[in-house]
This record gives sequence, structure tokens and C-alpha cells, in this order.
Amino acid sequence: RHAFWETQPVGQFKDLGDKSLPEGPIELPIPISEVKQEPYNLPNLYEWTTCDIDSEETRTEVYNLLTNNYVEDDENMFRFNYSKEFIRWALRPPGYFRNWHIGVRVKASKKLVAFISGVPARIRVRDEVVKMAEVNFLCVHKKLRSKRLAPVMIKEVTRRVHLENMWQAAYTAGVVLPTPVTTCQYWHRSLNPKKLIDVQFSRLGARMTMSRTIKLYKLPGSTATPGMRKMELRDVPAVTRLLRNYLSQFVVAPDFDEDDVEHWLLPTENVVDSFLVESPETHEITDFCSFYTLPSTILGNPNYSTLKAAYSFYNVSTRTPLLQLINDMLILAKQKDYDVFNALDVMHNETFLKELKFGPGDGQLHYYVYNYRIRHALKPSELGLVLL
Ligand code: MYA
Ligand code: JJ1
Repeated sequence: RHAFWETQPVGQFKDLGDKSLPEGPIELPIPISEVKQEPYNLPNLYEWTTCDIDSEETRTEVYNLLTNNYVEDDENMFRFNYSKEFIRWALRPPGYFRNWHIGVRVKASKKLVAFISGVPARIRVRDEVVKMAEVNFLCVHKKLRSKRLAPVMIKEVTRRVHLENMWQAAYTAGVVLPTPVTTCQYWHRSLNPKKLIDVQFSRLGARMTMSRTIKLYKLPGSTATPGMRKMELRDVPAVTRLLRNYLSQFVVAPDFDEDDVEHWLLPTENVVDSFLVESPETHEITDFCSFYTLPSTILGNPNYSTLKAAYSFYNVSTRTPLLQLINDMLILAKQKDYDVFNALDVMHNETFLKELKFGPGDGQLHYYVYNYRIRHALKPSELGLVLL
């Protein structure tokens, strides 16, 4: 059934109920000198390239490949359209490796036709912090699909990760592979219902008119929480403390230090937005919320070309009720002209989704860990990790 995945050190479907298998690495590390030193072979017409994501020209090539060939919904109406600035941010976190940004070109024309990337991360599984690669942006040009290029790319990124003495990886996919750590549901909160209905992202509910729908999703003109403001550089230590403490309760979560928080959570225009609540009395940082920006191309609509979507990232409430904090974030996203606010049912998100008028989408997101067995599948609410 899975000619490639059956050969890989990942939990196999046949082992799902097996209580004798221990939690932790499936295969043990080998000496770096014994890791294959040459790249895997590609079909003869193609060659490997390391993509210098700091070069405007290469970044544009990766952007164009993804814009035209990356993830679509099940009815091919929308396609993720990660911006160039987003790609640069996603691929250059603290300690990143240039040679984990892997492209495939046509030898003759040098056209970029496939891509896969890894970035390093420390991810805690129960009480163990594991150095992993986060693998993302696996993409093969539409004209080169089903030629078994993806397994070669996955083996090549694995080889390059091994050369840095890392032996585990975390990744997400819309497809079921052996075997998910957990399966999350996408939820959507309409901010611009008229446009969402016009482009068939959503439908007019039964017994609903457009004006009733617009009224249903209307939000206050301004936020309710005193002391809510944009996160700044000076907040990095306090936000790191708040977030580390919050994430410690989940079974799987990133082990963020101040450098990670500065990179992943300090606001970057049109990439990541984050807000916090500073107590007007004590000036303590008590609450935090964030989203990242990932528009989708609307395929074949005469009136609209992009859907502006915000995705819930990391949120922490200690004093402001989570419902109020997230409602304020919806207001801020609406002010910034987002059409929809998306969230997964991870962490404590279940506690606000229904009340804040999110509805379940038709998409799911499966989370995976490579070469690390997690004995029982987790509930989405036990997961403290959001991948881009
Ligand atoms: S998820 C986003 C993936 N990208 C897209 O969905 C964009 C649109 N689709 C495409 O570009 C292609 O369809 C892709 C497959 C490239 C996805 N993850 O070459 P093939 C398996 C893992 O003939 P193609 C993301 O970026 C499939 O089950 N495996 O197929 C995270 C089959 O294997 P098997 C996948 O359609 C990526 C084989 O590939 C995925 O031309 C994490 C077929 O290959 C998928 N999303 O190309 C990657 N889709 O026979 C794993 C299909 O066994 C990282 N397949 O069923 C693992 C950790 C590595 C580092 C380890 C370090 C220690
Ligand atoms: O966005 C998604 N679905 C939308 C659009 C559906 C269009 C037809 N297929 C959706 N809309 C309904 C919204 C509605 C608003 C009012 C309340 C009720 C709900 O459901 C889905 C997620 O739901 N997205 C995708 O399918 C994109 C791919 C998801 C898998 C991603 C894999 C990522 C790889 C990561 O590395």
C-alpha cells in the first residue's frame, strides 16, 4: 500500500495496537561518517540545487513553483499562496541550514521543478526535548507528478538532516500516511462573509439571507481588553516565559527560547502578527495571541484573485478570558482586512471555536513525527505545536 513509507522508520499501521513497542526513537543514530556522503540519484534529466533563500532571484523561483503547484483544497478551488517574505521567514529561523533548502532543476533549462525544506527545531515529547527538523514545502511541479520523485526528495532531506546529527523530524500533511500522531480539524471564522460566499469558500446557511449572514459575523469596531497592544522587541523575555510555561502542559510542543520567540513571534508585516496584554496597573504581560498570514489564490473566479486568511498561531491567556482575547484578535484581523480567520482544534482552541462562530472546514491536518514512536495517538488538544 505504501511502497515508500513502509521502508521508513515511522510508526506502521500494523503496529498500531502493539503495547510491547517502546516510546521513543525507532532507529538509533549511526556515526556521521557512515551516513551516505553523496546525494541520492535523480532521474537523468534533473539535478539537485541548494536554494539560497536570501537571494531575491531564488526566492522568486521557489515562490513561483509553490504559487502554481502547492497545496489545494479537495475541490481545487483554492491554492495556498505563501508570500516571498513568508517563505524567507519560514526558512531562516535561528540555526537554520542553507543546505536543507533543496530544489530540483531540469538540467537543460535550469527550471526549478521541485522543492523540499527542513528547518531545525527543539521539540519536546512528554519530558524529552528532541532536536528535530521541521519538514515543509514539499512540492513537485504538476507536470512531474506520480513519478516517485517525492520519495527521493524525502530521502535526500533526511540524509542532509542526518549529516547535522539530527535523527527525528516533525511534519504535517493533508493526506494520511503511516501514521499520524494526531489528526486535527480546520475551523474557519468568516470575517468578510459576502466575499467568502461569492468565491464559494462558504455557503449561505439554510434559511439565511446575505444580510442576516453579514449581521451574524459582524464584530465590534474596537477591542475590549485594556492594555492590549502589539508585541515589541522589549517583550521577548516576558513572552518567552509566558509561552514556555503555557506550552509545558502539552504532550508535544516546541521548546522555544528567546531567540526562537524573537524570530517566530515578533511581528513581521504581512507574515506574523502578535499582540499581548500588559496590565495597566502592574505592567505585567499576562496574555498573548498571534496569527500568521497565508493567503490562498482563488482559482478561476472572474471577480476575485486572492483570499486573505489569518491562521491562529500561539495564544496564551492567564488573566484575560481566552474567549475575549481571541475575539479581540478577530477584531484586529478584521481591521487589517482579512477575509477569514482559520484555526486548528489544537491546544485550548476547542474552548472558543464554537462560541466565536468558527465552523468546521472540509479539511483535516495530520501531524507526523519521523523516527520517534508515540505509543498512543494524541488528542488534538494534547498537541502544543503549530507548523506553517
Ligand atoms: S505537506 C505538503 C505536500 N505538498 C503538496 O501537497 C503540494 C501538492 N502536491 C505535490 O507537490 C505532490 O503531490 C507531492 C507528492 C510532492 C506531495 N508527505 O513523487 P510521488 C508519498 C509525505 O510519485 P507525487 C509537506 O510539505 C506517497 O504516499 N509523503 O508523488 C510535508 C507515496 O509514498 P507511498 C507523501 O504526487 C512533507 C509517494 O509520496 C506526501 O508526484 C513531509 C509518491 O511519490 C506528503 N505530503 O508527489 C515529507 N504526498 O508509496 C516527509 C505523497 O509510500 C518528511 N506522499 O505511499 C519526512 C521526514 C524527513 C526528514 C527526516 C530527518 C531525520
Ligand atoms: O479551506 C478549507 N476549506 C474551505 C473551503 C472549501 C472549498 C471547497 N472544498 C472550507 N470552507 C467552509 C468554511 C465555512 C465558513 C462558515 C462556517 C462553516 C465553514 O471548508 C480547507 C480546510 O478546511 N483547506 C484545505 O483543504 C487546504 C488543504 C488542507 C491540508 C493542508 C496540508 C498542509 C501541508 C502542510 O505542510
